[in-house]
Formats: sequence, C-alpha cells, structure tokens
Amino acid sequence: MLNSSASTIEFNRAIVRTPCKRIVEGLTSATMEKPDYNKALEQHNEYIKALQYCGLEVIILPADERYPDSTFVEDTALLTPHCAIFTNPGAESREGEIAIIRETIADFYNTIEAIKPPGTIEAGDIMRVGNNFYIGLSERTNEEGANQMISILRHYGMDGIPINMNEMLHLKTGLSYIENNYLMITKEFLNEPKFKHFKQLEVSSEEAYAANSVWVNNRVLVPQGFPNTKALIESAGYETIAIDTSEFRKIDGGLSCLSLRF
Ligand code: CIR
Repeated sequence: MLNSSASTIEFNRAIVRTPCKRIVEGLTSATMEKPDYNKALEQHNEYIKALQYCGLEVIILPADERYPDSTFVEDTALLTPHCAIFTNPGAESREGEIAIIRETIADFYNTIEAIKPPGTIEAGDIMRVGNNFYIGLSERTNEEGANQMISILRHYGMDGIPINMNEMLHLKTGLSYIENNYLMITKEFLNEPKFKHFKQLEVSSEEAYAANSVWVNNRVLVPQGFPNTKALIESAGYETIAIDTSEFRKIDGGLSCLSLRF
C-alpha cells in the first residue's frame, strides 16, 4: 500500500442521488439497450457501500423523476476545499439539476459561486490535481464556462487549465487522476503536453471505459469487468474495489459521475 501521507486530498463525505425510474430516458450518445431500473438501484447501493467502506459519510438524496440523468450528481457542482461552484450543464434536459442539489450543498459550504450563461460547464469535464483543475472543452463545456470557472478558481488561490478534446463525452470519461502523480489516460490524451509530467497509466482502447476510475482515500473504485485496468491500478500500489456499473454505462455514465466527493 502507498503511504497515505503522500496524498494531498482526503474525502470525508459524498453526495449521491438515487436513480429515478426515468433513468431509462437518460441521455445517450449511442443507441444502446436501455438501463434496467431495478438493476441500476442495486448497483447504486453497492456503490454507496463502497464509498462507506472507504470511510465516507454518504448523503443520499431522493430520486427525482423530473430529471432522468439526475443520479449523475457529479456534473452539477465542483466542490473544492475553498468553495463550491455550481455548474451550468450544457445539456438542456439537465439544467434543472442544479436547483435540486442547491440546498444540500449549502448545508456544507458557506462560500458558493456559480457559472452563468452563456457559459456552460459540467463537472465531469473537470479533473482535480491538488489546487489545479483541468477543464475539458467538450460538447457540454464551452470556453466561456471554462473561463468563468478559471476566474473563480484563481480568486480562491487555485487554478484551471483548459484541455481540448473531441472524442469523449466528458474529460473524465477518458482520464482519472488517482493521486501520487498517477494519471490514468486513454489514447486521445497521450500526446497532450499538459499531461507529460504525470506517471501515466495507459488504459487500452478495449478497456477505455475503466479510465473513469475513482480514487477515494487511497483506494480506487474501478468498474467491474476490466481486469487489465484493475491490475494496472494495483501495480501502482492501490487496493481496488470493483463495482458493476453496467446499467449506468448504457447512458454514458461512469463511476465518478455518481457522486460528489468532498
Ligand atoms: C449525460 O449524457 O449527461 C448522462 N447520460 C451521463 C452523464 C455522465 N456524467 C459524467 O461523466 N460525469
């Protein structure tokens, strides 16, 4: 195991939202089989248990049938050690998800900022590395949104770095920072000079979905069914916890999207 003192972040809590029945109508980039609602609930429960096993208090918000994608709470806010920043989702059907998480975040943060139109940003496009936040310019996150985010971060002594991208839904669809300078990385980003200084753990194209893994207090949650990526993470010295996310994957969701960790 790695020495936990080498890590800069430690999470105490996570916010999650129970999937709603309309998860079957969640946005998806491909025509795939629809998620099975009951199976999604079971998988969500396992995810909660894994976060608890990693020492987190998990705040479980109720399902909200108005928003099919509302279980993907990660996209609604960026939670930093200095402030919380509400995003402004680029997907129209997801805009209302900010209002339904506002109070919960206000319970934990006194300092709250927000991205305003015409800026759009979804926090699945934001990867934290200490006080620096890499921001993917995706179909959901525009330059105006990224610039607003960077100004806010700078105001609180942090910084943001924009990253061009074309192939993925969100930046963290194809990248995960798992602390101790380890970056899980997929093909699209291999030649990105801004990532050269990391110890890169290259995730193969066959297992690209598993590039969205989540470091939680020196353990790493990894989607079930990607043995090479799991072994790669373990070779970096981490204990892994495999979680079945098959139903979320059908609507482009991964492990990180399912929680806000802080
Ligand atoms: C969407 O397209 O917005 C959802 N179906 C999936 C969101 C996944 N979120 C994430 O990667 N952070």
